[in-house]
Amino acid sequence: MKKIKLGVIPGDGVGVEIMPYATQVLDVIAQVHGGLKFEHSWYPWSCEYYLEHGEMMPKDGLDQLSQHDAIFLGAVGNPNLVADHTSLWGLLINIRRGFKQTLNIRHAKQLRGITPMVINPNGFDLIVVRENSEGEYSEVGGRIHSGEDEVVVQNAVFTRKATERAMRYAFELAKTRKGHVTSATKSNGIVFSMPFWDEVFDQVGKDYPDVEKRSAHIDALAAFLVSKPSEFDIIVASNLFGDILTDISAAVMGSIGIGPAANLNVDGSYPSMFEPVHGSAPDIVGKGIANPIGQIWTGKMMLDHFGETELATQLLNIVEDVTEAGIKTPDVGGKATTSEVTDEIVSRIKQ
Ligand code: GGG
Repeated sequence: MKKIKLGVIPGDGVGVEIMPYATQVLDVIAQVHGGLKFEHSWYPWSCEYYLEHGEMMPKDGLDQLSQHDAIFLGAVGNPNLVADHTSLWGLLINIRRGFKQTLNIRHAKQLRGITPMVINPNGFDLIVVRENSEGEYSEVGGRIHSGEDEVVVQNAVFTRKATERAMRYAFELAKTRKGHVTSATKSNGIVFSMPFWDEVFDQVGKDYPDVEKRSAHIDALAAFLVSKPSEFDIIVASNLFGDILTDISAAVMGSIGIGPAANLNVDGSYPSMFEPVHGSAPDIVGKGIANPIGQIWTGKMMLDHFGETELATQLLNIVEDVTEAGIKTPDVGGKATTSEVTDEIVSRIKQ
């Protein structure tokens, strides 16, 4: 029996609502497989936890999580309780950095039964490789003075090592797919980091003569991602650009509620973390209508990560069978609840 020890952090908002359903789906598919078992330990780390303890996770939180093979995270953030930058850096980014999860991989494709933002006769299927450890997400900078003399500086940090790592991962992935990589840049406006980004893209690209290299400024790329998503296969982007592009690519699929993501520790020294693209969605909390597909598809990426590719493909197929049958939450045009969508997925897995 292959056992996967999961550290489960539902987090905030819809994360808390969706997580029991997503873990149920993983348990059932593992049961049907017969040779696989998930062992979960649940952690209540969240904005509510912060109110009680003054921190988003305990001091030894990373030690506790390091006992697991992977982390399954829901959503982080409740601006009514804790400032967003405090909650994000106290939990999500703390784990990404502490566990050297240097790449964030986010998949988007046209799913059967879900109407995409723009109808594409050939569908689309793309992956964003987001640099996940530095870039615009930095703690370098400061604030001085106040009132009309106030000055705020926020520096972006780009190292050759991390930039090259993201590029190389993107090119390697492209070799297994359609054979082209698009780099998200803004070297016409940002005069140090982005020309450097372009240079590294060109340099690393030389090792991949058979992969077509494309480059687009982030503004135009974002627009094309909406109007012509089928033009893209692999996109490589900095931390912030990647975050923005993947909210867009999820919305292009039909809803931000369905986008999956993996924060990868590429050398295996720490657990990787799997979390959907969407956030805590306070506007729909308590209504029972949060879309579970983002979290379930994220579980599919986790199955892939552990080499269970057949099971992973089967799971996404079943999800698409369910959406094609019209059992969908309101964000993708249906009337079903979170629980009805999950029940249907579970019952089809058991068939
Ligand atoms: N699904 C995790 C989550 O809550 N994401 C919200 C968010 O704003 N994430 C920012 C990021 O991925 O950097």
